[in-house]
Formats: sequence, C-alpha cells, structure tokens
Amino acid sequence: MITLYSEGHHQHHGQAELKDGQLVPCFEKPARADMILAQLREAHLGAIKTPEEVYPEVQSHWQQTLAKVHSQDYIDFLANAWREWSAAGHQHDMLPLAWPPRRTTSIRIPDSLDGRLGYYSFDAGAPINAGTWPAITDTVQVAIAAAELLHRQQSHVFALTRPPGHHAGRDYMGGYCYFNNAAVAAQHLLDRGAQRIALLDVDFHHGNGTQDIFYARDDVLFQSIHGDPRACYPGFTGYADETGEGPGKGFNQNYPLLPGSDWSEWSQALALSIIKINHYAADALVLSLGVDTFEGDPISHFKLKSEDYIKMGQRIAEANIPVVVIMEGGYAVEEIGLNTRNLLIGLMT
Ligand code: Q9C
Ligand code: ZN
Repeated sequence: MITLYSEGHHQHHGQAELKDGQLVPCFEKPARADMILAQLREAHLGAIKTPEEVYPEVQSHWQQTLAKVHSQDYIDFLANAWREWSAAGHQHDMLPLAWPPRRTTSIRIPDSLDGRLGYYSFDAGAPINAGTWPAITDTVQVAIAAAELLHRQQSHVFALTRPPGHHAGRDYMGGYCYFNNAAVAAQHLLDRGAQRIALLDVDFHHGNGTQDIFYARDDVLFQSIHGDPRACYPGFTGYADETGEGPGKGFNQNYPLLPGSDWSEWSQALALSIIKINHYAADALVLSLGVDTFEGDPISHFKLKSEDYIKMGQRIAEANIPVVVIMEGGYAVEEIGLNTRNLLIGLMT
C-alpha cells in the first residue's frame, strides 16, 4: 500500500490546550506522525511518497478543491491570521476567547482579529502558530494526492495527514482541526467522476465538521462511530437522530457508544455502518481513521486493543471497495504507530 506524506506538518506545533481547567502541552503534536511513519517503515508496508511525486499538478489545483469544501473567507482568514497576529507584536500561539451565544440577533464578522478568531472557531482547541498555514496546506495536498492515486489505481492508499481535519466545518476550526482533509479527499474523488462516496469516521470523537459539510448532500454518505455526545467531546452533535436534511436526508448516520465500550460493542456499530455502505453502493470509501479509540488513549474513553485494529481493517476490507485512509486522531504516542500499522495490515489482507 502506498503512503502519502509530507514533512510540512512539523511546522505546526501548538503550545498548550485546556484540559480539566488547566493549560497542558498539546496532545496533538508532530511526534504522532513521526511514530506512524517509523512503524510503516519497520513493517515494510509499501512506498512512502510526497504529493508532488504522485501528482505534480496538485500544487496548482489544491486551492480549487479546498474552496469547494471550505468558504473562501475562512481560507483567507487562515492564510493571513499569523501575519496579522505577529504584526500586532505577538510571538506565542493564537487562541480564540469569545464566541457568539445563542439568540445572537445576527452574527456579523468582527473587524478585530480576536473577533474573527472567535467567529471562525467553535472551541479553543486549534492553536495557530507561524507554521500552521504551511502545515495545513501541505496536508491538504497529501489528502488530494492520495485520492488521486486511489482514482488511478483503485487499490487502498494511506494519507498520513497531520494536523487532523474531521472537526473542521465549512467555515470553522476546532478540536485540533483546520482543513477537513477527509472532506477534501471525498470532493476530489467526486470531481474525478465518482457518483457516490462513503465516508466512515472511526475516530473516538464525533466528526462534527464532516457531518456539517455533507449534511444536505446525497453524494457523500457519512457514517460516524464515536463516544456518546452526552458524555464525550465535542458534545453537541453525534446523536443517532441526526440523519441529514433536504437532499441529504437519510445519508448521515451516527453510532454513539458509551464510554468504556470495547471491541464487542464497537464492532457491532461497525457492522451496521458497513451494511449501510454496501447498500449505498459507493464508488470509494474515505476512512477517517482516528486510533484514539485505543484503551491507552490519554483523552478518550473506548477500550480497543492493538490487535482489534487488525480486525477493524479486515472488516472494512470486506466491504470490497477502494479505500483512501485519512489520518485523524490518536494520542497514545507510543502505540499510535502500531495501531495504525495494524489497521492498514488488516485492510490489505
Ligand atoms: N478534556 C481529534 O481527535 N480536547 N480531536 C478535548 C477534553 C479536544 C480531538 C479535551 C479533543 C479533540 C481529531
Ligand atoms: Zn479524536
């Protein structure tokens, strides 16, 4: 299996995030991708290529695809945010501090940078530093090149994306996410002629951004298995009764599971989602892969074991459609490589 990867992600490294009322070092850090890469090399899982190597045109085309998933004003905000922040004399990370409350008469975009930071985010979990823009634009190209390779070869491809993307909506960041890499990959496959894309999100956290982007669309079937929103972050979406709207009605399914769920509960939800995907007759599957379902994850609450990821990959392979795997979460850094490698091995068998 070919892996798509770019070094640019190293430039994005947040300083701190809030956990239980305290500022702690960011769980989402460059070592996560380094550890995965090391395991892929050790397992001789296949060639590791840059986006430019497999799809040189990506450098001139990625902005067009990105603009179909995210609003241009949001993209422009991210492109200029650090420049504005550092011009104001700051050297530390940008973090938002105010959001519009319920019953705001009309939500206008403020002029101030603090105001726009709040407007374009849903939490304070996506710090911006000097290297954020180069990193997120690099990783969006990784996702597009992986989708392109899938389109050409119709065999499984792994996009080692970082930072993750599934919490990012059309015009907001949050939860370590800026651009929705999985949504961009799905959009590229549609642009290449696919009629129907299944997007299965197995990260511990609900893929609220992906759900939002495709909620009124029937060309992307969204399936998400995650911690019950009554107990788990992000907490306001991911209920089973969120099934889509308008033309998208019936093309969104959530499988919320209680904290403490292990493979026996988790795999039942997977079986239900695969029935949906088979029935949809998708041309390709985009897998939002978070391995924060692991029992040792420091911020999540499922109990999957390293061996379970082999079974997960095998079950997904049984759906018998080409899969592009997009990396999302996973914060047990010592085991993130093994767990990801196991999923990919299962997928290939
Ligand atoms: N005390 C992804 O896995 N922090 N994002 C939760 C709970 C945010 C996770 C803190 C977790 C975001 C892509
Ligand atoms: Zn997650």
